[in-house]
Amino acid sequence: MVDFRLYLVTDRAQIGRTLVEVVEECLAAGLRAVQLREKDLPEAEFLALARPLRDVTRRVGARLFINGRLAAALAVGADGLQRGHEAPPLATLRKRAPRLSIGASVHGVGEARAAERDGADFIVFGPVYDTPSKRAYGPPQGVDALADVVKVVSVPVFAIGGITADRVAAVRAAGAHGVAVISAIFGAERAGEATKQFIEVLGSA
Ligand code: TZP
Repeated sequence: MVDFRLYLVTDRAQIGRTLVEVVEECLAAGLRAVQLREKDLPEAEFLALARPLRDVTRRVGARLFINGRLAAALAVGADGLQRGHEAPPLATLRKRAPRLSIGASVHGVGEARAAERDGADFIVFGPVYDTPSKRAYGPPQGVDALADVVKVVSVPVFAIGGITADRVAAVRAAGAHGVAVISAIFGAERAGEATKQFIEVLGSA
């Protein structure tokens, strides 16, 4: 079940404190879902971050998603998995982890259709706008492309890439259920305040 609109995606490189501290601040501000990404971390270090994140999210009844790593998601008892392109096919993931909620990262209409057909619970589409790390994610695709994706699927779609509180209205108007955010929260001076702003403009967390 997708019971959140703000999906915080981690990037520990953007903060001067521990990831757990910042996520706790966001949870205290009302955040309901976080995805541990940290693709560069070896498995043991990733798990060492995932475990305390599981504790703090569970304490407040928030969702924890794990990017890409099925074994880690199962090991820490995460609520879900965010599937990237390099991951096993969705059908395989579903079989191996029937209870995990699965988000699929897609870059266009074809991938979105396939993800829904294969059982994704929700879709993350982007980059919608220019993002600080644009080279890694490809060129911005714009709100019209987001609207095209929303039209062809019935699962919730989250917009990602350069999302700020000021842009929430535009992506919601394009049909996005919610937003996935890294730097507008992790790069903010006060992550908790930034979280509150998002929740306010989204109308719910
Ligand atoms: N996928 C597409 S854009 C992106 C990811 C993980 C990065 C989004 O980061 P930001 O800082 O919210 O633009």
